[in-house]
Amino acid sequence: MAKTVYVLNGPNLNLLGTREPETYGRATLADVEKLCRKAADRHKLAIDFRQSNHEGEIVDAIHQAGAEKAAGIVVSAGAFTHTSIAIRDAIAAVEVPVVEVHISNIFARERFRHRSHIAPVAKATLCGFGVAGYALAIDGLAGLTARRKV
Ligand code: CA2
Repeated sequence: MAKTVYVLNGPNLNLLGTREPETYGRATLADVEKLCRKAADRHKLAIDFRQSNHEGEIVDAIHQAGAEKAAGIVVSAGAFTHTSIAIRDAIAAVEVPVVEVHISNIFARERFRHRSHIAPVAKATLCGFGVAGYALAIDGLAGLTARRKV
């Protein structure tokens, strides 16, 4: 059976494509899901794609990915990136590689966006590639899975 990559989207990302196109582009979250499924298909991986505006739901999804020994997690945690110790601790608690993704270059924006609580516990971080970053993250996770012996 195909291994699963969880793609977890945080608060307000349900609004993607409807506002602030100069920062986040015009793709909707449904477009991002399609993009992720295409990338996963190339690597014979399955996708579990979710969005939540609630921190605890994201923590629960990370635990679920850990319990199911997922191939990886792509986390686009939105503003929780800058505030959530709970998401950070959940990532640190599971033995699943996590790639942090940001659509915009958070380091070229306001100072409060420069700090990520997730980056220190993530395998890798991608930011500034627009929504293409999601597919790049899946490619990266697929490479890790292929290299892993068990
Ligand atoms: O660049 C990113 O991916 C962010 O994670 C997006 C977050 C922001 O708080 C982070 O600092 C950087 C915001 C997600 C909300 O996305 C919207 C998209 C369109 C319209 C409204 C919100």
